[in-house]
Amino acid sequence: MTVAASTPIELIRGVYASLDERFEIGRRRIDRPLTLAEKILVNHLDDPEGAALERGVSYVDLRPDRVAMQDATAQMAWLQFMTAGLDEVRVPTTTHCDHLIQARDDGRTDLLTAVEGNREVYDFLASVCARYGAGFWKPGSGIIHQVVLEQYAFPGGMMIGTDSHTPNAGGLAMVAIGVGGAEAVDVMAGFPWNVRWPRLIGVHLTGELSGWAAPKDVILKVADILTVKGGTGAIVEYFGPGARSLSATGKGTICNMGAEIGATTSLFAYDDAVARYLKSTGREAVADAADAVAHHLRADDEVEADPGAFFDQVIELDLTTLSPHINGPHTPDLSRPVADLGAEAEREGWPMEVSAGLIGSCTNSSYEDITRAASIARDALAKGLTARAPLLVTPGSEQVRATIERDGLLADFEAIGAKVLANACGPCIGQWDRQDMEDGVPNSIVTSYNRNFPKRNDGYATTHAFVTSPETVMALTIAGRLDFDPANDTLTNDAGEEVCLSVGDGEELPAAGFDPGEETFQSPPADGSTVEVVVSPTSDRLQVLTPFPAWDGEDITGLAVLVKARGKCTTDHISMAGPWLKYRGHLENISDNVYMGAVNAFTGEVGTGLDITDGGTRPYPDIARRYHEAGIGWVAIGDENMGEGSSREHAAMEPRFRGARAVIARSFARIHETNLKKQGLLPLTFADRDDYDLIGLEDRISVVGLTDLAPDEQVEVVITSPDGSTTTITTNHTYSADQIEWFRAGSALNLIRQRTGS
Ligand code: MIC
Ligand code: SF4
Repeated sequence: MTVAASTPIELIRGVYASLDERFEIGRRRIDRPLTLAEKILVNHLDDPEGAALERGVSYVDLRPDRVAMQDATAQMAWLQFMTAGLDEVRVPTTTHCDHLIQARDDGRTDLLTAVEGNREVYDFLASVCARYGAGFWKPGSGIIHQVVLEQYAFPGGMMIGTDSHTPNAGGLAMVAIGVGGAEAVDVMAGFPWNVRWPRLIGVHLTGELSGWAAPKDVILKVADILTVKGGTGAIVEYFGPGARSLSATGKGTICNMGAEIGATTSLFAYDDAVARYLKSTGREAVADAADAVAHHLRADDEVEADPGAFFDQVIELDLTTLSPHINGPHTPDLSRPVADLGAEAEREGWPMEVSAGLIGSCTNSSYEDITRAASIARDALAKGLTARAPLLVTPGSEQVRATIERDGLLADFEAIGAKVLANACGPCIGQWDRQDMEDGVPNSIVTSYNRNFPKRNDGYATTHAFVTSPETVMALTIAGRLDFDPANDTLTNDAGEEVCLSVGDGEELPAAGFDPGEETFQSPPADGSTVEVVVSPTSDRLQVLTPFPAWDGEDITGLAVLVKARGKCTTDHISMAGPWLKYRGHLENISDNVYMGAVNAFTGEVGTGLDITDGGTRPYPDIARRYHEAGIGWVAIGDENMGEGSSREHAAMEPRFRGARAVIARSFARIHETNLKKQGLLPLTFADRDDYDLIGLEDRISVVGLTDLAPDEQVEVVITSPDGSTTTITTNHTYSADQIEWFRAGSALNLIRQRTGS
């Protein structure tokens, strides 16, 4: 398979060729006009006539056009693909090196250090891509979602990516969904991708942004309304005149952070702004092809006229009255207008001083974002101000970096004391070798990122991270305080004068076009069969996978409770990022972080629990290792929205590797639940949410009746107390008939192996 540095126009024409016929089928089957999400999904159904299309209920098989993976998740995905016995990927696939670059000195130095330090992993990824016909984006090329937006995303397309922020491409009217590695492997191996036919949430945007308000504020507000689980199982579709007033990258920002409300994906319609972006990034032919079918690349007219008849929920948002927002700390849905933050910080005792400002991440690192932030830097400098706290800027891609350098914007940042980092995730994923702060010192940072779970950026539990737009990050960092409202307050400059900051003035797209910068793409050879993929048996970064055992057909009895987590238990709590990213290709080594961040519901302690083998208290990873060695099966208990946050399947593979058999929670985030199923673990939810309280520290748990496991049937769980008394509770599951086979085979990958005979 040839995989180029952009999506070939033939592929796009092929997708457009079936639109008329598929929409006709879709309108007949759904029996009404269609929203844009429905149109795109119908056009990618494996069996458009046969698939059951009951929202939030039926599972469907889809055929995505592309797969993208970032280096921290790609390693495990490729290690799984390698065992599937195939010669090449069956769907165009790319791998992007962005998560493993540590931020410390400056972009160039940090990149060289990363290339040296991660050589083994990069060599593995480059060779595995060449071997199996995938495209490889070298370190320095940029953050996966920015590169996908610039090169691969196209209106009306559908892709999956092994990263929860894949929905960024919804800004270009694509259905782009974040998945775990095993799901990507299905598609790469030529099988369809299976998901629940989504519920639909419509966001009707009217008016136009003004003053300090930015596209980011739209999603900060939506996150406030829907909360971190409000989007679960749903696609969020933005429409209305306000939607058409936003730039393509602004729409990307909004779709990107839709991951934080648990949405399957988010998207906007194709419009002039999208066409302008496609043309500016060298894709005139894609814009022309999309123009020819433009009426198909938006919802049918009836939808905007009467949204209530089409969506399960409709949110009305007037952009004209939307004020700049800032969310956090510790959760991305704790929102308030910027003007109110000072009073709240005072009340809550959050440090008022800003200790650092960070601009970038896949959410907010486009040319437009950077120009708006840079204009504030220029304005501040001209008024005798500089940043009162360290300011770090990460360009989203090599193309953005080269262009902003050419246009003098890097110099604007440097002039007020900012440091420009490599084109990568950097501090957003904890790759921040923070020198100016120590653990244990309460401090506040402001970022233009999307998530802010504790320890996320610098690894310190005492850092309070607030997420907001790049413009507001600039303003608060220049002021050095959380209680600064740029729309109303003044600052005192070097000369002792009171000055106010002017509203950011950005450029949607570079007037002189994009500068592509350095060549960072490696296409695969026509025949990769002789390429050698090296995984050293002594490596501590990479480890060949051993298949998990198939289910033995028996009920699962006598499980120990390794962990009962209270409150938030995100994938960052289950498998921390930052320093642990280096073990993403080595299942055994990374399992040494399992549940390290979980809050023990019995003690309130973080990351430690009771070891039933000797009654001692140990870190969860140690107990898990000891149970594994002793052959003790165990269960993890979770609270609401267990596994929210990211797509990392390590949060499912590590428990599975260490002997977990089931995870029982009040509710799950979509990707984590699927990851658990894919790896052969049973994700169950308490039918009565209060049954969570029945699980005791030293209880033993049995999951019974498993031979009858069937869709829509409840599963009984027996809790045996130390005194021998038992309580039986019921749990629910979301398995479809096909998915039960994953459990029976021991993992979804084992099924692929059976099918390919490897
Ligand atoms: C994240 O933002 O948490 C990540 C790192 O991009 C993850 C993927 C990962 O853990 O590798 C995500 O969002 O899916
Ligand atoms: Fe990278 Fe952060 Fe985006 Fe995740 S959210 S892909 S870590 S920039």
